[in-house]
Amino acid sequence: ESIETFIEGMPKAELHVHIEGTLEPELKFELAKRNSISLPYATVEEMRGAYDFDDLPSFLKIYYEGMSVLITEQDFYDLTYAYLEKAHAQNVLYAEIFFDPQAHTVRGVSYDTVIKGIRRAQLDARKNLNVDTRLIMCFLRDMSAESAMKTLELSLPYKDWIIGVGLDSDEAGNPPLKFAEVFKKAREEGYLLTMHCDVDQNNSVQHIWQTLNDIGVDRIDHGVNSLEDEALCAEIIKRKLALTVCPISNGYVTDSMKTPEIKKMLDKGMRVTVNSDDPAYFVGYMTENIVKTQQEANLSKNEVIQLTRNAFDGSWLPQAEKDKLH
Ligand code: ES4
Ligand code: ZN
Repeated sequence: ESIETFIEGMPKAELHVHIEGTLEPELKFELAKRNSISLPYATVEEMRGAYDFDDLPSFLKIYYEGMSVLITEQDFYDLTYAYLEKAHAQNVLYAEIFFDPQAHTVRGVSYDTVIKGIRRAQLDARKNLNVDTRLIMCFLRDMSAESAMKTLELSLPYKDWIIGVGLDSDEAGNPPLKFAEVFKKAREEGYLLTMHCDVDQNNSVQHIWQTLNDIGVDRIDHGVNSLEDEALCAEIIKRKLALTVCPISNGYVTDSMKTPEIKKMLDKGMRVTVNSDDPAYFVGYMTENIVKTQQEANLSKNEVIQLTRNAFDGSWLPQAEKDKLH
């Protein structure tokens, strides 16, 4: 059996995927038609051809534009269910899924519409596909802390449907500390906490320290630059925090896929995981991301298994549920 075949068949967990980043061009066209929205492209090929991003801001522009076709509860259902079918086909047994409510409420789509559509797809996928999922609500860090706080309040009636909160979008000039009060309140409401510390941002190491010392995160999304600071690595290991690295995504928005860094993190005993981030845009789901990592960093089968163990162990499921999954 080849290592690729092994990776394809291996039971997997995904901890870093933005549901809006799973919107494939075909579904984008279908939803545009259903909602009478005209797109500036005639074909799927033309749309993919316009996906020319080489850093985070140029990616985010295309990502937010793409969401304009998501209007109704059924749209969010279809988006989520399509991702979960894809995940199931790659033997993903468990996924923690980010959603960006503010990207929709600013367009006049209600919070309720977004979360109800996603939730219904989660329940159907659990029943029909046996894929177990949890939701993580992300705040957009390039919006104000006040807007994040309002969004947190909108989420409270749905607290039982959301396991934690995260922070994404453009990190430049938007450090973790900007959201200290919002995350403190989120913690008091019972949410678990994570934050993006994107790769090769200005002050990356300082931002990661803030997530530990000022926020008290339960996970770090990306966090690859922690390798620049021994004491920071030691603290992350001590706290057993998972890091959700997204190699194919990094290949687009930074200068490399950072696969040697993934290997270094494994060697140090850090709880590093491999994830897809925005698979419809970066063209690679879980299997493709793990295969790429294995090839580029020349990982052994045991190291591949360790990445997957880290994802199940680092998930936010209660221990009894984790034991059932692997
Ligand atoms: C994202 Cl690649 C990336 N970085 C930051 N925020 C995001 N939201 C969706 N994809
Ligand atoms: Zn992300």
